Amino acid sequence: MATDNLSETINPYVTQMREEGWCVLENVIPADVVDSVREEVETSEADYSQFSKDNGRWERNVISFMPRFAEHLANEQLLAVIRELLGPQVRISQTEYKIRPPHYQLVRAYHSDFPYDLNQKWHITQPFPTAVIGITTLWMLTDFTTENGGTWIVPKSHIDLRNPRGKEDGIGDRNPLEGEMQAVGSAGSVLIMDSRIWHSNAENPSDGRRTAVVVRYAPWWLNLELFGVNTAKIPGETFDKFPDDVKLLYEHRAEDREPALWV
Ligand SMILES: O=C(O)CCC(=O)C(=O)O
Repeated sequence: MATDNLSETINPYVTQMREEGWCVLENVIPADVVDSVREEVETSEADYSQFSKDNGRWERNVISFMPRFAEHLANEQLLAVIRELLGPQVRISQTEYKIRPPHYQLVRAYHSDFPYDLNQKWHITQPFPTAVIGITTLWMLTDFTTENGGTWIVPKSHIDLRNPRGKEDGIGDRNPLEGEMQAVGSAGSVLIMDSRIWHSNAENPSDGRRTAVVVRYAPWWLNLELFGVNTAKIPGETFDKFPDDVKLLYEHRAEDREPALWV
C-alpha cells in the first residue's frame, strides 16, 4: 500500500485512539485463514500448558506454539497505527492466550495493562504521564459479541488520572463502571487499546468458546526484562521461520541467535 494511502487509511483509527483510547481494526487476519489460525491457537494451548508443566513455565515463549498466528503480528495497518502512538521502533512485550470457555462466569476485574497495572510490581506510579507507553491488542479469533464475552472497556479512561486499582481512587475494580461498553467485532479483527484504558474480561454465557490472544506492544526503550512467562525464549529454529517484520518484534526473545535486526 502506498504510504499516502496508508496514512489516510489509518488516520481515523489514530484519532479514535487518541480521543477514545481504543478502536477495532477489521480483517487483520484474512477471512480465508482465520479458522485455521483459531484452530492452531485453541489446540496449542494444551501443548503449551503441558510443555510448561514438564519443563518449567518460563521455558518457552507462548508465540513458539502458534507460528501461523505469529505471521500476522506485523500487519501493515496495525503497525502503522501502533507506530503513530509509540514511535517507529516497537517490540512485543507480552503474548498470552485469552480463551474464555463456554459458560465462563466472572465478576468484572477492571485494570490498566503493563506498565500501568497497579497490581503488578513493575508499574508506573500515579499520576500516570500523558505519554502512551503501551498498546494492548486483543486478536479476535472468534467473533466478539455481548453474548460471548466481548471485552469490557471504558472509553476515554486512558486520560483519567484515577484508576480502578488505585487505592485512593475509590472506584473498585469489580464494579460496573459508568460509560462502560463491550468491544465487539468479527473474527480476524483486532481490538487496539491504549494500555492505560480501563478494561476487564467479561462473562461468556454462550455455548461456544470466545477465543483470542492478547499481544502487547511497547516502545523500544521500555524495560521488558521483568521475569515471568513473557521473558521466555523462542527456540532459534522457530524464530528463523518468522517473517522478517515479525522477527523485529520478537528478536529480544530469540534463543541462540545474535541480535541482527536491532543493531
Ligand atoms: O480477555 C479479555 O477480554 C480481556 C483480557 C484482559 O483484560 C487483558 O489481557 O488484560
